[in-house]
Amino acid sequence: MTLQSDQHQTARDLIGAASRVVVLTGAGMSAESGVPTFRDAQTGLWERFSPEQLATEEAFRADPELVWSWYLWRARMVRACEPNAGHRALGVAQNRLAERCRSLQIVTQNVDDLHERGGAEVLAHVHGSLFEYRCADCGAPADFELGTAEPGSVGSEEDLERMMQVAPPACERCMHGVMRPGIVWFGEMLPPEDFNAAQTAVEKCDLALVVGTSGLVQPAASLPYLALESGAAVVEINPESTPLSEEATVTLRGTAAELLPGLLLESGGASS
Ligand code: BV8
Repeated sequence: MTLQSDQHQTARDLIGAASRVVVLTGAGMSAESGVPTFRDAQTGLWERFSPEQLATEEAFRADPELVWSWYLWRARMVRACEPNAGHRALGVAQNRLAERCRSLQIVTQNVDDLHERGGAEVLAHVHGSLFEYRCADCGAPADFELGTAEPGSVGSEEDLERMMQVAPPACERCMHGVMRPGIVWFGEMLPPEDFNAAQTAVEKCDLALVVGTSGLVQPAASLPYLALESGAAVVEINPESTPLSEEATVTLRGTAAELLPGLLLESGGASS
């Protein structure tokens, strides 16, 4: 047996023995669905901006059309993507464990809806969602119809160009604010309800699966360490090493769609 296959078996045994599993996911979870990760080089028109520059309230106040368009473009791109085998495996495993009075709870940094479309319930979206909107001034929740792009043009630069003229709609309640995405920008507090639920779940779990995150953005990046401090085992799934790799109980070098089905659904995983 190679070291990695040993590690895989250990991970499967940990999953098979766990009663309360928490899965902490980052952008790598959606990479195989075609959603660029945060650290992927920005494509096309966004090459001259870094996400950290655009994902701030200051950027939105300075240029609402630019930031609003970026989020609409991302939302339409996500709508054109499909959940991958990793999302679907988590959905199946969550239901299987529930049948055995065990739990699998998902805490995601991702702002897409691919976990839900893959059949899973999400306990916490700690950085918000591309598909929620509110007034930037009075905070009133708002609905927004994304609209559809010409088939095949979603995520294209033409789609971007067309959208960059789109101004955020005015708030229908306070009449002076404009709509913003329901996203947690850098420098903004995480939604207390979501982050508290995430912390509680991590403190109570006996296993944390950390999938597809570089572990660079705080305070979300502190969650795997809270799991370790609370006595849980931590399994990291990532094709690259991260600051967590040295601390994790098991580190599996591979991708979400490649590894999660075997870990969760083959014998010894959630089906035991
Ligand atoms: C806050 C929404 C304070 C936006 C996002 C210490 C404590 C607290 C705060 C800070 C701190 N130090 C610094 C800060 C400030 C800041 C921060 O952490 N900055 C970093 C850059 C140093 N944090 C904040 O601003 C947070 N707010 O702290 O507020 C406060 C307190 C009180 C009162 C007022 C204010 C808010 C942070 C949230 C920002 N919003 N998302 C949007 O999407 O537009 S963060 C965004 O970036 C993502 O949500 C995600 O969290 C992060 C990207 O990280 P990853 O998901 O890990 O993605 P990444 O691309 O980095 O890595 C992908 C990984 O996947 C890689 O490891 C790769 O190898 C792997 N991979 C690739 N393919 C696959 C794969 N894995 C598996 N399978 C594959 N196929």
